[in-house]
Amino acid sequence: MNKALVFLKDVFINHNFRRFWLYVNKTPMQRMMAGFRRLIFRNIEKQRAQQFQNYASLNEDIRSACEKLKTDGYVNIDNLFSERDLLEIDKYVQSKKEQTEEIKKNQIPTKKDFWIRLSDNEKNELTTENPFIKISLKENILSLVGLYFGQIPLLEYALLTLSQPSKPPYKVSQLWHLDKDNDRMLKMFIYFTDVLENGDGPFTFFSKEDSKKIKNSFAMKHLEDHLVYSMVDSKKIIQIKGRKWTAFLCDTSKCYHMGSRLDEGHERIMLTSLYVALPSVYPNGGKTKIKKIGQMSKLQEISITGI
Ligand SMILES: O=C(O)CCC(=O)C(=O)O
Repeated sequence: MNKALVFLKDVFINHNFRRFWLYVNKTPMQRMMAGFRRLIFRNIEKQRAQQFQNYASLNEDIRSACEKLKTDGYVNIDNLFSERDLLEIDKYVQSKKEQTEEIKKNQIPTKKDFWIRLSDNEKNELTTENPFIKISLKENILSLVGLYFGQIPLLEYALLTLSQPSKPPYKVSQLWHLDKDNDRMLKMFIYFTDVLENGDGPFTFFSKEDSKKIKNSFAMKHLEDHLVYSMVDSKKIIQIKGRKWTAFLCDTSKCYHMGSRLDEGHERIMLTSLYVALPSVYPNGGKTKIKKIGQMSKLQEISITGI
């Protein structure tokens, strides 16, 4: 069946409205939708902005990282983690890696067959004691992301992936795209393997300014290299390469990006944490499955409290 028919059947017969909103958010109508939702939920936005003033603690490192994020769309944040933070999570990552084969067997297949979701068997039991969540809820990270949004962020998820070698034709997130998880969002990435050369599959993107030169269709699609390089000079590509524990934030809704193109004999382990501002642009969005266990600061607690 043709794609449009499948879409219409899904929305009008199967009542899969998420599919409809996903479509809307890939089009220029996203702006209108976001404006409308912010008007309706202005109290939530105001409240989270006030809570940010009350509970966040800012310093010069955070302010200058936020300036860079606003100008370029990305920033390195290695300096916001201590060796202790990373050692703890590293041990956990290694234990996950040892379970790769078992996790792979139980995994629901997706189009992204170039990676294994190592955090997957945690999916329904993500708590604030999980090391991926703990590191994503570090106060200085929440303060930086919050400063960027102008309100306390919501941590939607944290996902650990093990990327494996693949060959062209590349697919989905291996192609150039902007993320559509929300109109205001940031992703934090931390490598848990060395990503030093192209074959290691570095996260690859254009700055916020250069990304504006890339034109897409009415409903945004993933774009092939040759199309992108006809609109923006490929010399402007930015690749994040570094030793394991390299950490960075990127506004992937504003910076065209792709990655996870690994050569034979290479592998990459990466944590991706998604933060959004509220209200979400999706009528059913702005929620997180993360459950609170034990003591947390107000800043952390609000960061796992959706609408
Ligand atoms: O795997 C990568 O390097 C790219 C990830 C990506 O496209 C995303 O998180 O949106």
